[in-house]
Amino acid sequence: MKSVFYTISILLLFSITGCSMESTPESTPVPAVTSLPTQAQTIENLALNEPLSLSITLDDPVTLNGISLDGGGDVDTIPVEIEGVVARQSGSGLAIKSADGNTVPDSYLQFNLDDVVIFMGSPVGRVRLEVDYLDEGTDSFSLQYDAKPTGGSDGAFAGGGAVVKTGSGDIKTASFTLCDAHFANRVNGGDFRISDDNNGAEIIREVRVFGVESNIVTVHVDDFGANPLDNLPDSEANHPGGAGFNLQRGYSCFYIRCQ
Ligand SMILES: [Ca+2]
Ligand SMILES: [Ca+2]
Ligand SMILES: [Ca+2]
Repeated sequence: MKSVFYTISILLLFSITGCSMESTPESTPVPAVTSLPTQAQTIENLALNEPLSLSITLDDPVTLNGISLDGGGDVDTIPVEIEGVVARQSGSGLAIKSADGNTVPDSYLQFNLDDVVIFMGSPVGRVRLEVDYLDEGTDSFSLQYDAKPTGGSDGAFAGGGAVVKTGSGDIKTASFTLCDAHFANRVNGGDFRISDDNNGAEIIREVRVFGVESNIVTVHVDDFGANPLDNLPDSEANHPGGAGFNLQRGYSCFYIRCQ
């Protein structure tokens, strides 16, 4: 069974690294609703040692645990209350009234990790980034982060994946697994940001960042832009020993660059 697991893991990584940056979530069309979302996962998680655990709860005021929320420019947000739960809402291209009086249209929630805790890929460059969001509407949001520079790119504003919402009205958790996190404040002074893709605001309740010591072992396909509402193969990605891995390029392109 282990060999099957590793084989599928390798196939998965080839699929991931085969994606091109041109297939950005911003250009993803919104297809007609033809099927219900699934909860399929590709690979079970292995036991991991997680040396880093940071979070920010977007209460009013926010609760900080090594992650801060930026404001100003295009990253202003407003607190909202959904059934008694406070969260923060993005602008979806409209200028939110800001503390500094700027009138720049807002489209992002931008976050900064404490440099003392994690900076320039140290102590860990592999992280799992979890986002608790309100699954309202069927528009999308995407992650951009400060990735480790490579020969062809400085890594700033790297695409970390996208989520297409399903309109359930529930608070859901999106999980982004990054294996080349640099986090040197190069996302306009922050380390990562959530773009609402200018196609509908996002309401975010909490963000968590965990260090991951071992290789990437869990992938939630729909967390990376696989549209759970279309009829194209994406959530058919299977558990090891299952029918195999099936990604719809363009709808489920990951931007993980594991070595
Ligand atoms: Ca603004
Ligand atoms: Ca930082
Ligand atoms: Ca959106």
